[in-house]
Amino acid sequence: MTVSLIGDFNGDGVVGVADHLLFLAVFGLSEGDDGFNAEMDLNGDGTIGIPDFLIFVSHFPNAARFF
Ligand SMILES: [Ca+2]
Ligand SMILES: [Ca+2]
Repeated sequence: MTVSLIGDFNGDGVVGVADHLLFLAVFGLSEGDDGFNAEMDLNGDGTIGIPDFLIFVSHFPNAARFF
C-alpha cells in the first residue's frame, strides 16, 4: 500500500523544489477554476492559498534553508 506524502505533488517520494513550483502554478485557484488540484488544497477549504502554503512548508525538509 502506498502512503502518499503530504506536499509531494509530483509523486517522486520527496518534498522538494519541483513540488514548490507545482504549488506556485496553482496558487490562488479555487474549486471550479481551470487547473485547480484538490490534492494541493491541503486544508481542504476549496482554495489554494497561504494556509496551504504554510502546511506545504511544514513538510518541506529544507524549509530552514529555503527562507
Ligand atoms: Ca516531489
Ligand atoms: Ca486551502
